[in-house]
Amino acid sequence: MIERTFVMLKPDAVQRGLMGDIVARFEAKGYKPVAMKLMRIPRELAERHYGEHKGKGFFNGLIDYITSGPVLAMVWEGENIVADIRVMMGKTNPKDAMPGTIRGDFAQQTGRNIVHGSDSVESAKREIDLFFNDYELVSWTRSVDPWLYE
Ligand code: IDP
Ligand code: MG
Repeated sequence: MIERTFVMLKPDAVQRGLMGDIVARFEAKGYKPVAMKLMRIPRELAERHYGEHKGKGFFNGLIDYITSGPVLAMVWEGENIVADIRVMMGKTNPKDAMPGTIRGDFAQQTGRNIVHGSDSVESAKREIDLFFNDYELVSWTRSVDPWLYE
């Protein structure tokens, strides 16, 4: 099933110059970019995005972190992409993330784990709607698609 997911490179990924490395992994996998924008997240949007964590001990620190600098907000499309990009990202705590995953290769602490990816198709829809307008989501045909999907 072809799905869309919301991926965000967090402020540490942008500050550390890792955007290109991470985007290159998604491109090499054959995922199709649907939307991308560099943005500073307003606090109110950050609190809505991470609403499920409100009240937890790390919530305020998380909102400070995610609003501390620009992020790269993106939508990517591909087969089973919601679950599979979570595998490419690795575990939430980079100490548990396998080498070869984004967090396993580029991060050390949960509070600086450089990337967000939607955890379900429903979350993906909600998060895409939060961050992008319809006209920012680009549906396009790629000539290489028959070499990715039989
Ligand atoms: P996920 O990003 O892998 O889905 P969640 O449990 O949904 O992980 O947590 C959302 C984000 O909140 C994490 O990616 C991380 O940035 C932050 N976070 C979660 N737990 C902690 C913690 O114990 N300390 C600091 N930050 C945390
Ligand atoms: Mg989560």
